[in-house]
Amino acid sequence: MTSMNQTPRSERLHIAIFGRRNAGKSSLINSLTRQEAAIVSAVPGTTTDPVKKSMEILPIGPVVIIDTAGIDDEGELGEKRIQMTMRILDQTNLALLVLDPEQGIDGYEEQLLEQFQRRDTDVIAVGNKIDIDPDVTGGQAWAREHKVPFTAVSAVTGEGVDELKRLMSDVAPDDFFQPALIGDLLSPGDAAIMVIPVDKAAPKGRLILPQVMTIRDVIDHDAYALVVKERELRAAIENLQTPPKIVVTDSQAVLKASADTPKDIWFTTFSILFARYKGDLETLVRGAKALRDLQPGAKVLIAEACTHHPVEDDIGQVQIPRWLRQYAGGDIEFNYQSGGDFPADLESYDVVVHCGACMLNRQEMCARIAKADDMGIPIINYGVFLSFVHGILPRALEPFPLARMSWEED
Ligand SMILES: Nc1nc2c(ncn2[C@@H]2O[C@H](COP(=O)(O)OP(=O)(O)OP(=O)(O)O)[C@@H](O)[C@H]2O)c(=O)[nH]1
Ligand SMILES: [Mg+2]
Repeated sequence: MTSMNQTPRSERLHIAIFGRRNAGKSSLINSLTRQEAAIVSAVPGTTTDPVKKSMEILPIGPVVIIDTAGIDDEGELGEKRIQMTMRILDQTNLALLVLDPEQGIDGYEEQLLEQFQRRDTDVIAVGNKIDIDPDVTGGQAWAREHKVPFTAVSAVTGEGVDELKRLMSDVAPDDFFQPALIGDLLSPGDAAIMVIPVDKAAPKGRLILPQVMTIRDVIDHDAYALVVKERELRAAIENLQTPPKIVVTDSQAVLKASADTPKDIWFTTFSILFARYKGDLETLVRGAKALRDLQPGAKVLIAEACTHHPVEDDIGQVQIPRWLRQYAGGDIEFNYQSGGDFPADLESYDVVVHCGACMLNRQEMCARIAKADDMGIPIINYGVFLSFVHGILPRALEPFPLARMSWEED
């Protein structure tokens, strides 16, 4: 488990290394991290499954580095490895494409580049092995032709690696570092009240990560965080000399908290804050609108990013199916998917309902939302769904004008 003092893995910049077998991908990771993090050998196909390592790379900061299997792998197993490598693409914020002068450049590199461009993923071409082949003009020309930044290294001697790090820090997407959680809604001195029910579902003796992150973001912006259970909310608001700027509640307490919060105070849920932080809130809100047209016989995909044992009254297995059947006024076909895969055959579904994605990084959740949206399949997440079924979604969107507009469109 991640300790509270570390940047959670899903919030780190994900840098993945791609290229052919034996290009020196694993060696480059070791060189970047100055550790024996990955196994290196002269046998092609040494790295089989993607390997992730969380680390600090200066001057970039906390990152996850991902080693992948060669894109030119062969045979039935090789096919599977290539699929795993392709899946890593969806999580990647910054791609390093390793070029091997011993093997040359052709179709494989072009294929990868096309995949990066399709996802708008930033990429750097890295000409490796300059210790044995110092002539980098081939790689350089190829990179220039494809408008990709290029730098040359030796993963074995370490030559050029500092320059590569500088380039990585330049190219790394700026907006990655500033996804707004709540701080952009607050001015210094504003009060934000967090409503956290302490019921049997709450972990003993602590708060959960989304709550902790929200409180931290409030104080980072020089505002005040006041944390209460739902029963104390009304008195807390009345006793403040200046009304709070916003009340944020756990979805379980949303009805009571909404009733106890005066209409002129912003009111939203942790789930909505995280829906914006993790993904594309506007598209998720359009997904909620599509629920209104759900007919009996519809096919719904429930997608969860991690596998967990379903609990009594499990939200994905029990609550959402019950609500949706009620909503549609008849039976609905549910399919479940959990873990790393997001199915490619989304076309057969009328709606996708996705979990809150605490285990996914923003890049991957946005890629999933975009995939569904591109196919014209409405997608909604648990957080937006809960506000919708409780009838408080328009209110919970008041602080977010774009999402509010997407709710009000025709
Ligand atoms: N001379 C030299 N050899 C290198 C360099 N980088 C990697 N190698 C060698 O190339 C071979 C393959 O290196 P790896 O790092 O395992 O390559 P990989 O891309 O991870 O290979 P797979 O895991 O099989 O896909 C090893 O024998 C390395 O020592 C380099 O910069 N210079
Ligand atoms: Mg390797």
